[in-house]
Amino acid sequence: MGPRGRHLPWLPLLALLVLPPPVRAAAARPNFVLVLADDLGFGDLGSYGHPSSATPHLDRLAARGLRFTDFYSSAAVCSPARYGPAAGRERGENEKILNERTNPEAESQPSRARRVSQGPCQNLTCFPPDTKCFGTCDQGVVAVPLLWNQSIVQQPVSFPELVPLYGRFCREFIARCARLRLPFLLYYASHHTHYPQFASREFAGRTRRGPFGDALAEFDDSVGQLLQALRDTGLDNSTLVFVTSDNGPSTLRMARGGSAGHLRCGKGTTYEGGMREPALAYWPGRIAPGVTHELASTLDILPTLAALAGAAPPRVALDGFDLSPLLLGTGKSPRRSVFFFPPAPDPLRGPFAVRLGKYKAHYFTQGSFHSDTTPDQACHGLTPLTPHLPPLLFDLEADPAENYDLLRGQPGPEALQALKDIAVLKDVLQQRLHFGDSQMSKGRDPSLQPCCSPGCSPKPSCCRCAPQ
Ligand SMILES: [Ca+2]
Repeated sequence: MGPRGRHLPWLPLLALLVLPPPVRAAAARPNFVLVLADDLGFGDLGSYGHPSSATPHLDRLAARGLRFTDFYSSAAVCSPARYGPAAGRERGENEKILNERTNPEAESQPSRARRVSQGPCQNLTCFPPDTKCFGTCDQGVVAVPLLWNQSIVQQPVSFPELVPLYGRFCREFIARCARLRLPFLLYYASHHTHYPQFASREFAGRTRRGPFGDALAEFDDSVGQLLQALRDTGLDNSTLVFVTSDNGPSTLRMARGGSAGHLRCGKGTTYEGGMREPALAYWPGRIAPGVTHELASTLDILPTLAALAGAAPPRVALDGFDLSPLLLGTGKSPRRSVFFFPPAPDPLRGPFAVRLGKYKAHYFTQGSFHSDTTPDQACHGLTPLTPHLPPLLFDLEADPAENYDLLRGQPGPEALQALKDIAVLKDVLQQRLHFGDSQMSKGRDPSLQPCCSPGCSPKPSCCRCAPQ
């Protein structure tokens, strides 16, 4: 099977859903645009304090919408972080599967070292006119394909053309929904700003922050184009736009990675830098501009959108909460706690850390190679799993950088009570957790690698097709 026609929309990581037609009484129910950045850190946006990022569209969104200071992803690495907002559930049976597929830390040390020098870029061009993707990229697997539903339309993908194609698809999708008066959810899961950074000609070499800044600027522009599409179709006042990121910054490649700002460590760790994310909610006329310090999580996205859409939530126990009272200014966040799971969780240890109110207790800590090169050695991949008994206890309002363990001083009665309450929360959670069988233990099947020419030989090098 060869690549399909060039005029098809292109869609590898963009999931779209046309919602059922609204009932008559639901005139105020919005459309939804959910934007998920990749490896974008808490400190990467101008509106979150970065001094040299070029993010005017996101900063405008922050100024005109609700900006979260205490918003968390449900995981510290890519794939399991996608499970949280899609399912609204804490670590469960599917979670084990999702973790292992992309979790190098679950592998042996030699295997891990090998993957550090690799990436998904296959020696492709990341910046026009011909700047190759950064790093050694041959993984012995097929080149990165571009998919339209189940069909491969480009292999390898052309990174400099990718975001403009996404943008065109989004604009056409929004225009079609507007024309047909269909309510919609558009889920834009951007590749930016994950390694390898890339950008189209318009953004290559254009920012103060180097390749990462160029990729971030293109991501920012793609959000700006989404907002413009909503304005052009008259849907800007009837659409909730929510922007966040899947996990903290990958500092493995130093300045090629993002920034957690003043938070500790980054991707792959259960410190704040691994899981606290920028988050913006924008719905003109309905969500008042401002800043909220309320607790919230990607787990809350599903129940919140379901509530605003008037849709019945799934018939399973959800770990997320409906944040619509917080968004609409009629109440506070129902969320009181956050669980911090490591990239490779296990039933015995459970969550490595728990936040309750402003207090966070670490029962285990471990570095991650994703957070290598930061000045703090606790973040690094060779820093082993360390149990803490009693736990490390931080006041995240007074000390969001997790520098000062309260139990090393003289904690007050409130902190000690919080520690007891956290222990109960952790026990209750662990009693109801179920872990699935290991998928990694089943081994690899090369025939499952997506190939634009399935019958070709030799694989994987023959799986390369130019767009028709
Ligand atoms: Ca990620």
